[in-house]
Amino acid sequence: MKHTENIQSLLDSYPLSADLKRICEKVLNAQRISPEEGLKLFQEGEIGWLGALANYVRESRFGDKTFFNRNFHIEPTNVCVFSCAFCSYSRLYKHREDGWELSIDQMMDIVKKYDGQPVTEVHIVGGVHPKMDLDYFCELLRKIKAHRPDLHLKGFTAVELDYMFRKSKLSREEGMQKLKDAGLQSLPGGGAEIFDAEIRKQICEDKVDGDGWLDIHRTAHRLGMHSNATMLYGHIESYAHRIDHMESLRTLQDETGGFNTFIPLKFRNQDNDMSHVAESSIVEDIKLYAVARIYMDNFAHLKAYWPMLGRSNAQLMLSYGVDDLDGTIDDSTKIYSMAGSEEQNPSMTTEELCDLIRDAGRTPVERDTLYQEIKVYDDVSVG
Ligand code: V47
Ligand code: SF4
Repeated sequence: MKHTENIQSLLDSYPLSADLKRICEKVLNAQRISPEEGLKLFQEGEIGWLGALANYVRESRFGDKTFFNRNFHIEPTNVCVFSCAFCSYSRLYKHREDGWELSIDQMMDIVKKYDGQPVTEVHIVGGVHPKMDLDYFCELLRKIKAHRPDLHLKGFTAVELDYMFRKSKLSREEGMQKLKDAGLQSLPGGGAEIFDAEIRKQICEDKVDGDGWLDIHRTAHRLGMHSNATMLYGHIESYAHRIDHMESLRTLQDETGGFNTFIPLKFRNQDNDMSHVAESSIVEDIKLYAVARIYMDNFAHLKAYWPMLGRSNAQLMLSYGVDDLDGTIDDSTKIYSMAGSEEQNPSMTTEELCDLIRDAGRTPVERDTLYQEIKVYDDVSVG
């Protein structure tokens, strides 16, 4: 806990307004800050000070421990009935010859590639294909579980789920139960974007709205499943929209306790209908991660998803509140490379991930999807 001991005197060395001093005291006393106070942090917080405070929160929970997992993705298709303005990845059904549509056998071949390898999670996410329905995905889940029962199945954004359930004429609860019975164990956090209706109208008009996204996660939590939450930031949203988004998530987490981790996703602007919108600066990225760590007091973990942020910037965020870097990925996702991320073939060995974490002065810890510790890498060898 090397940074926590002198935190009060370090924070006192910054010239602070009375408002920021009050917020600081609340955070140091483990009290929740209000939406107005969160907004103040965005408007007036300087990144050195915000970082010290966010790092205090992170180290009070986990010390230097930094989590990762061994995982791979399956992207069943990039054909999508929706056309979100920020998306570089999807192709409309009428242009499906430009995209991909994997059969169950092709997806099973991906799973079988990892036979004998120590991966613990498969993350299944893709476009919303009009012909890949609930039964199709239940069959996929059942086949993966039968082949490899120990693999944790994390899959489908609330956007994919909303479409699947409506098409099958099942309630959210019935549809979710069917997927759970087929082997689904948790939900990823995608599709949340920014909950505000006006912003949604401009960037992802036709897909499930903010209340629907929250309700699908609530339903999963009620059935005993866990999930993640994301926020797509750095496009046309304001600081107030970010706080509103985080407040909705914080409220649902108070109700259910079902979220594992919060994952801010930086908008990347290559080859999409929002390419004219500049990407956020690194200073704004740092500020966002630090404020998120301070604001989301009931979320245990804050993840920097390195395929999207780039590995160097993800590593930097370990000093600004982040305690989790997602996983090894093994070049199995295209969402971010197609949107212009510097990670064009995202893949890191366990050794590379551990080195990245150690270079930032932290201790690598392999975790499973639910953050049970698998191995603490407190020496230099990787097993
Ligand atoms: O909902 C799409 C985002 C999400 C762009 O739960 C973009 O562990 C930036 O949610 N620039 C899907 N972001 C991926 C996702 C995710 C990723 C990693 C881990 C987890 C998890 C979840 O990707 C979409 C959207 O918000 N996205 N296009 C873009 N141009
Ligand atoms: Fe489809 Fe998801 Fe892309 Fe939107 S972000 S167009 S829902 S694949």
